[in-house]
This record gives sequence, C-alpha cells and structure tokens, in this order.
Amino acid sequence: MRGILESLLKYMDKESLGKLEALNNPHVMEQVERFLELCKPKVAIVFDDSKRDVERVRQIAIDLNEEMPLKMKGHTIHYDSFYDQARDKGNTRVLKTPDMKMSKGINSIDREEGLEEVLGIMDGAMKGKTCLIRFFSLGPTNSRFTQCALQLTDSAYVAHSEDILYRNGYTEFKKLEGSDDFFTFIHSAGELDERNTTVNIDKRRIYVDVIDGKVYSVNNQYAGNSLGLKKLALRLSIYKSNHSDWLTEHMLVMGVKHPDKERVTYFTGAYPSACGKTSTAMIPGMTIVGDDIAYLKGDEEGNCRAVNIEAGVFGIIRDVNPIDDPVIYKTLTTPREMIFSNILIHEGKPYWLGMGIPEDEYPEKGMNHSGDWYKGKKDEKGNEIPLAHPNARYTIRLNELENVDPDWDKPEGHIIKGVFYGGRDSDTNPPISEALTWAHGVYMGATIESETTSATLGQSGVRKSSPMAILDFMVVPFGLYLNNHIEFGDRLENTPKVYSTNYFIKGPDGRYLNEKVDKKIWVIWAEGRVHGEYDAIRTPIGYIPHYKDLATLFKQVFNREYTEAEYNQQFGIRIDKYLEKQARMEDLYGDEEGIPEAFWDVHRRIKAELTELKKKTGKAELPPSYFK
Ligand code: SPV
Ligand code: MN
Repeated sequence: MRGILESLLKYMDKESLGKLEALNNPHVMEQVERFLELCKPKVAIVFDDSKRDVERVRQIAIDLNEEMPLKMKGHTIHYDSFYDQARDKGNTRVLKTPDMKMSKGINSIDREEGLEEVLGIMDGAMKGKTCLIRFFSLGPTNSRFTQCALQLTDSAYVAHSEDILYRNGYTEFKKLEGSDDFFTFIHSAGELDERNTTVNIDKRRIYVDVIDGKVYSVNNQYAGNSLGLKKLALRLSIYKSNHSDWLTEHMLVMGVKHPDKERVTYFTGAYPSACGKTSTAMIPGMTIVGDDIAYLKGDEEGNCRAVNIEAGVFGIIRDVNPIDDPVIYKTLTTPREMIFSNILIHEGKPYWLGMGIPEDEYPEKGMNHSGDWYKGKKDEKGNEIPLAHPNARYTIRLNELENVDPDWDKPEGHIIKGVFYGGRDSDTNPPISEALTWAHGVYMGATIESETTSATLGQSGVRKSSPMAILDFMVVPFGLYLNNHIEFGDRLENTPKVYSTNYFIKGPDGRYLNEKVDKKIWVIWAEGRVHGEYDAIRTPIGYIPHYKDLATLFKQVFNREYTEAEYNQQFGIRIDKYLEKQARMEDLYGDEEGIPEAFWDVHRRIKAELTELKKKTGKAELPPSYFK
C-alpha cells in the first residue's frame, strides 16, 4: 500500500488522495494507481458527490474549452471530431479468452492480443492532461439494483456528461466495504487538435473486458464510444446479468396512464433506432422513467421490477421541434444545465436540423462539427456538410422534463406489467399484438426487424434483424441470452405481458396506415389488457384488439372516427408475409448454438398454424373477423 500511496502522490494532491483513502477500498487504489502509471497524466483529480466537486467538473470542461458556454444560462456546446459522430461498431470489440463462446455477430479479439494493443495505445495517452476520477451509480442508489462504476477520463466533457446522465456514486463506493464489485472505465480522448477534438481516429479502440469488468476506450469523444457508463457499461451489465438471474436491456421504462383510470402502469420497451422509442417514451399524458437502458429483476412477491440505470437523456436533437416534441423542445430552449453536441452555433445561439424554423431563418455560417462552417461547405469527399450533424445530440437530466415520472428514481424499481418490442416493417406485423405466452413474447423480441429509412446510409426499405434491439451490445452467446430471458419470465409469479408494436405498417399504395400519434391508442389498449379490461382476438401471431375497443379509444382520446375498414387493413393477418419472416428467422437462428427449445416451439407452432390456414383458405391475408 505504501508504494501505491507514493505513486499516487506523483499525480494528485492530498485532498484527492484523502478522498480515495476514505473509500477504504484497496481495489480502487490499485486500479487508479495502475492506470495513472499507464496513461501518465500531468495531474489527477478525485471528485466526490459534493456540489462543489460536481460544479468543478463542469467548470473544468469550460476552462479547457471542451465545452463553450452559449448565450442561454447553463447551456454549453461540445464538439466531437468530424469523424467521431456515432458509435464505432468496427473498433468496439469484446476481449475473448480461448474458452469463451461467442455468437457469430459479436465483434471480438483475443484477450491477450487485444489488451496488449489497447494498453499500448493508452500508454502515455494522457500526457500533459488532467485525469478526472469519478464515482457513479448505475441504477438508483440505496437499492439492490445499484451497480458501482469508476471512471477515469482525460475528458472533462465525458465527466460532466456523466454527471448529468448518471447518479453520483462516491457514497455507494463506501458501502462496497472494500469489495471489487464495481465496473471500471478508462477513457482517453488521446491527442487533441486546436478545436479540442481527437486527432488519431485511426487508433480509436473500445475494448470490453467482460471477465475483469473493465472497458478501455481511447482516441474518441462521441458519448456512445467514450462515456463508460453508457453503452460500455451496458455491455458489462449484459455479461453480468446473463451470468446471474436478471436482465440488462436496451429498454425505455414508462408509466402508462389510461384516460379513464387513476392508476399508472409501468411498461418497458425495446426498439431499434428509428422505430419510435423516444416518441413512445414521450407520449403525451404518460410519464417517463427512462429512455434507453434498464435493469430488470424479480422481487420476492414474484413481480418483475425495473429501473432506469441512467438519470438523464442523451437524445437525438434532429427534428426536435415545437410540433413533434413540445416537451423536449421547451426543455432545450429554456435556461438549465445542458450540453448540446455537434450542432451549429451562431452568435451564441444553437441551430439544428428540423428545429421547426423556416429555411431562411437558419444562419448561413457559424461553428459546427466541421469547425467554421458556411453554407455550401464540402467535406473531403466533396459532399456538402449539413449545418448540424444528423446524429447531433442534447444531454439533459431526466428530471428536467415536464413528463418525468414523479417516482422515476424509486430504489425498489417499478413493477413492470408489460413489455413492448417495436419493429419497423411496411408489410408484416400489425400495429400491436399481444404474445400468447412469455416464451412467445421472447420470440417477438428476438425476431424484431427494422427497415432502413432514408435517414440511414444506404438503400431504404432493407430489412435488418435487430433482436431485442440489443445486438450491437451483445457480449454473450445469443442462446445464453435468450435462455436467461425465458427462465427469468418463467420464475416470476406475475409475468409481464409482451407486445409487438409496428407503427409503420403500410397499405398496398405504399402509404402509412397510421398517424404518428396513434401509438398512444395501442399503448392504452395494452395497459387495459394487463388489467384484464379488454377482450382480444386470438390469432396465430398473438392476440389482437377488437374493433369496438379501438374505436371507443380513438373517439375518446383523439375525438376521431376510426373506421372498421381502417382496422381491417391494419390488423389483417398477413400470412404470406409472416411466413417469409419466419423463413428469415430460420436463416438467422438455424445454425446458432443453444437457442432455447421454447423459442423453436413457438416458431413451429406459428408456422404450422399459418401454413394450415393458408392451405384451408388459399389467402395471403385474412381479416381479423376470420379469427373471432
Ligand atoms: C443509441 O444509439 O442506442 C443511443 C445513443 O442511445 S449512443 O448509444 O450513445 O450512441
Ligand atoms: Mn440507445
């Protein structure tokens, strides 16, 4: 220990050292020492949960020009490198030992080789810089969900963002009583240019050591790559929960309120990007508990309980405008502590794509993710640089939103009665259907598909599988993950009902059959279902609503006539399309080891029922009335 203390004093003052010592945790001491010796910052500062320390982090970000204050009080702007504007899937790898099993889609590298490479890159990466050492809690504090997380970073932007997005955890570390049950994240933005953005993008690495509960992230700044607690902690948590009896999911958590009832019923939901996740979490009249990542555990009464592991929102700012997202828009345009990233700033004011102002009110120049920007500016490939990046973000505390659930931070978590799995397809799934069993629900989640949109690169309308919207983060074999899911639900007394949603179904003329706001009706119907208040129609692919219940809800909620013709188009069972989807699932999962039998049982049952119907009727699609 003496040696460690001496070594630490090379980097930090007595106050910082005192904060480390007060934790009484030799594992924390060892790791801090080891990574300071490796990264060699000029100075290291340890922060606790005090207001003074927390405010100091933001001030350092401003002093170092990692964030620049805007005109409005509390607002700052941060830029990531021009080439670091999204999660880097290619350079994010799981460190794999020879005996570890991995599914085919998981990007991995031999553990020893990977460690040697990334530790080599990190050697001296913080030279001349300040290393910020922070303690956080994933999930509520004082809770059986609490997961401690230690962050070392040379980016004050990262440390400040984490302060907005997560709960402070210095006190929680004290409660560890010396145990090593915490995650460690070591991050360095690496060498910076005059704009304070990462230079050596080619040496960007994000290596996930699930065995050791550590993530090494270097030469990057974009939050999905750099913030240990965001998608990096998601991966470590997936590993941990799947080697135990709980779930870590890429899920929102929300309180659903039926217009007739006083009660609030909690749901979780997984949606691939551009499938309606944020807009579901933000449905007017409902409450938000979390918009991105949840832990789910069974309780002693056999309920499923969930918490938001985060405490803030790192949201896409594109298309946030007063019409489509009034609550978020108001939050972003009033004084409060928040960080914008990668948008246009002109005369201290923020501008982003789709903010709801006329084209001619956008400035023709300013500062954005490309540096000084002017209309018509081109990138190296000759493509015009938009005024703001399409993946530009805002970072706010969850409790800054008007619709935050008053109990969002409840240490015991919320009892979850229903789970949504939202895909995006133009021709297969109805707007909402309820799984016949928990295993069927797991099947619904595992078979989510999403069509590419014009907002993503490449061709539009291409179907992509996105099991549980979690594939990007998967660090265990998919069979293990699905088994854990099935067993989790089977153990519960009050198993949540599961719903497949598809807000994007189209008619034969290629037009959407629903309006954007209609999701509110599906969600309310599901809420009534979990309380046994609506009857439903059993079809091979799940229970679907009766026309009359939806018509009543449309009238009550939107004062809109919902016709039977609309209903029949939206809820027709598209037999051929569903069988085609099942064939794709056979390709996807057919040679994957360890997929649970319960999954294949559901698959075979649906296939047999649909094939039989096809034989009997000769129809590609059957109306809901056929199943009544
Ligand atoms: C997502 O892309 O799923 C996000 C943002 O929530 S991030 O993962 O941080 O890029
Ligand atoms: Mn996400």
